[in-house]
Amino acid sequence: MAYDFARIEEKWQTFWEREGVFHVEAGGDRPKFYCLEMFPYPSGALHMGHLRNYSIGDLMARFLMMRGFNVLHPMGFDAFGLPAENAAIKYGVHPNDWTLSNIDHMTEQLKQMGCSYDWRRSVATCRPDYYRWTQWLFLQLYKAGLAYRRQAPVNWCDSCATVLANEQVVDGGHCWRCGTAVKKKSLTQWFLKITDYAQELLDDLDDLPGWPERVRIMQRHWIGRSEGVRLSFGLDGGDETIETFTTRIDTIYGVTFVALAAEHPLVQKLIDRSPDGRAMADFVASVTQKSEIERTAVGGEKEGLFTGFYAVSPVDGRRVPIYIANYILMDYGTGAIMGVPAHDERDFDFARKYGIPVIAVIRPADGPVPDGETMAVAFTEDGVQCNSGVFDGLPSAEALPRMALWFEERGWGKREINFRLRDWLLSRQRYWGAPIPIVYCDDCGMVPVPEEELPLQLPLDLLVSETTRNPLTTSDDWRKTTCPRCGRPALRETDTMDTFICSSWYFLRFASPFTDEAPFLKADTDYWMAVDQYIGGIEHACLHLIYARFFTKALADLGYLTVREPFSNLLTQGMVIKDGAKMSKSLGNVVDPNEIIKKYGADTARLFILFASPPEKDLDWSEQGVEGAHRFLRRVWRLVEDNLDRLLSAVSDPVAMGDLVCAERRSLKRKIHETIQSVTRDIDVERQFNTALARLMELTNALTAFRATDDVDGRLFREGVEVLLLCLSPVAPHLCEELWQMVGHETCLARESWPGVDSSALVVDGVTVVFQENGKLRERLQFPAGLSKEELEKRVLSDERVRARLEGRSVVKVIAVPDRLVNVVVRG
Ligand code: ANZ
Ligand code: ZN
Repeated sequence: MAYDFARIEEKWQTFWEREGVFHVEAGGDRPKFYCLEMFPYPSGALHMGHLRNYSIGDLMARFLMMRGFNVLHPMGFDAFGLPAENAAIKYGVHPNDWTLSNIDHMTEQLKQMGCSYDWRRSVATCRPDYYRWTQWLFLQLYKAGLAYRRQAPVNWCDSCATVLANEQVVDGGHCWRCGTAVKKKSLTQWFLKITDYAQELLDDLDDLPGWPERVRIMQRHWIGRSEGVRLSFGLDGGDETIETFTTRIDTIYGVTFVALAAEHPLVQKLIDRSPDGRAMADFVASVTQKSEIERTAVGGEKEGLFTGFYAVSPVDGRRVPIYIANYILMDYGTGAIMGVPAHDERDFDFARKYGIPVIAVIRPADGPVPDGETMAVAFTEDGVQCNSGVFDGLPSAEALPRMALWFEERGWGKREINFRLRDWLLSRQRYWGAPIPIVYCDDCGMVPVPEEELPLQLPLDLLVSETTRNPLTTSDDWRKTTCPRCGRPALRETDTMDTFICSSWYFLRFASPFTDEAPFLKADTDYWMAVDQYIGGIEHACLHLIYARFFTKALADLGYLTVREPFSNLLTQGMVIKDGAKMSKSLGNVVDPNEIIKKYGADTARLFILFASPPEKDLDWSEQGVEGAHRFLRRVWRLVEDNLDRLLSAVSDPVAMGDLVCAERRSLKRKIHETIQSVTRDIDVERQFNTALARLMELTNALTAFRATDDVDGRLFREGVEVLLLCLSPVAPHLCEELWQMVGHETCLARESWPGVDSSALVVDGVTVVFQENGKLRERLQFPAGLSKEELEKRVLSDERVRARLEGRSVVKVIAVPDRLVNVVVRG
């Protein structure tokens, strides 16, 4: 019989589903384990990145089930979002139909992979029974003051025709989805107050040792906490003051200019008062056109304009010129800075360009005061204060906190903590999303849709086309409603929610998918949360992974959750690349998982993916690699098939090490248990699945080479084969189930326990090896049995007694016979 993977895979998929093998419930004696892979967007078909993500997750889940855990392993779809609308425009299908049919197709594909999901728990975020709770959660955040509406300059993507959250502006000012350069627009929008949690989001990163350091660093940087001082400069000849934020109050005596963001409110006043107002207005217009990232790019061209006005320093009353500068951002700090060119690189470039004086107020600890006229670069390190009044001579690191206090005492400024993190903009000017459940009434203002009316259903009879974009805005049926409070005519919100809101709580719904009384029941989340192992792409480091942490904390504060962190352990898998580049349609190097599964089977695809590289590294796709994986599975198949009679006639009862005498048998027994030991450690602790598989390949070799002659051999061989099938089953579950059944088991392998290590089998037998010189016996040495020729030679020659004998003589030849002797031919 050949290895007919297509038949076997279908057979076991049907069996698992029919028997509900992967259905789980909360409770019981076993410890729980929540294993979760980031759920996919239903774009149409699985790609290699999905296949990798889910192969890793399924290996973990199946392994932990066998290890005795009650494993929650769910799957669903992140189903709202723009591609559905684009497809609607392109093919004339409704986004809902497109999405649901993709979900069907991808569910089919996921089942063909043989993943151990509890499909009863599946969710799709675009279904009313899911987004009903997304809306409900939004209203709870609204009632708690964590959702609010305001006018603000926001990121706008022309191509997606919608605003974006800051987190969705990536790669130097581009839309995370389509890559178009992002613009600023002023709009009234909904926000979530993620900034209320900035400090906690930062602090708790320290309690996540199970996260890759790289992701924690990225989040720390994104949250961007900085301690500094807010201080005011007076406007010379005006009543206004200019607030600035600085992290370097130790450089206050080196201020030689003040710079304002183009959007700073004072700018308009100065324009009105200035004879050169026209030029200033033009300059402001040219700056505000550019994206934030372009304006602040490291090494980017600094542009500025002198306003003709002066600011007065609070510490010494000096007058310094006020500029408008392109590298000052309105939404950080106060939108104005004190410029210290001697000690800040950007200010230095700016000052040199516009001929502004440079005054050094910190000198290197072992050097003279830098000359501002001739300095070539800013001195940005710590040093010793100079030109700084009473602080002269103090190390700058010490001066900084003292000067901050001194400032506060004099009422010139206040110490302040600033974060780079901004509130999360959640409104999207799009149709295919969860409607924001708010009504605007002329009399009552903003009124939430009553909870008992949820879900506020997205109408499915509207058409999305190039011209309608978001048809909610033009549908009177949708817009016109009555105020839930006063009953008079009112208008509905027409924006929908950012899809990242839907994915910020899906892991909670998986724990509690059957209730229609709440988004989730606390009893369920108390049992299942936190997610013990989360697996997904690094690209979500500052998107989904921050949002989900915020939701968890906010819901904990509202009393709905006990945990404050959603994901205890995170594995960020590498990309799948081909010919050295990321697989992408534009490069034309995409390999379709479907084809691989058809040609070789899901087990081969999974094995190749897990064997080809450690999970966090990029994986280079190669057809030879796939073929190699397939050959290995065929060898496992033949190992069982060729020896079937022997396997069936042997009892499934391991022989104890103590009952094995001959070296070959003892060494196979040891190999079996060493394999269990290292495979268990590689999966459980190291998450190095590729080395675990290499061990299983070695075991297969050893079993193939073993010649069984009697009953004891038969039992030993059977033990080896069963261990191989058990340990390989999380990777190649279909093949292993089939072979497990072929060797006579009536139970399903997925319900078996992981094999235990018999420590008595790990004891290494010793042998006496004789050392000879020119054929004459010189020493008797003890070594573990089974060392290879090379290893034995190495160990003998490095033995102290042997080294003493050979000292100063030349070895012409070495002959080693494993487990027996080493003979050297020596001269002199
Ligand atoms: C004077 C100074 C002297 C500064 C010096 C730095 C070095 P972080 O650490 O990122 O918080 N800054 C403040 N608000 C800004 C804005 N809206 N746009 C652009 N730059 C702004 O950076 C804080 C520092 O960035 C502040 O400290 C300010 O420059 C600048 F030797 O003030 B500093
Ligand atoms: Zn009203």
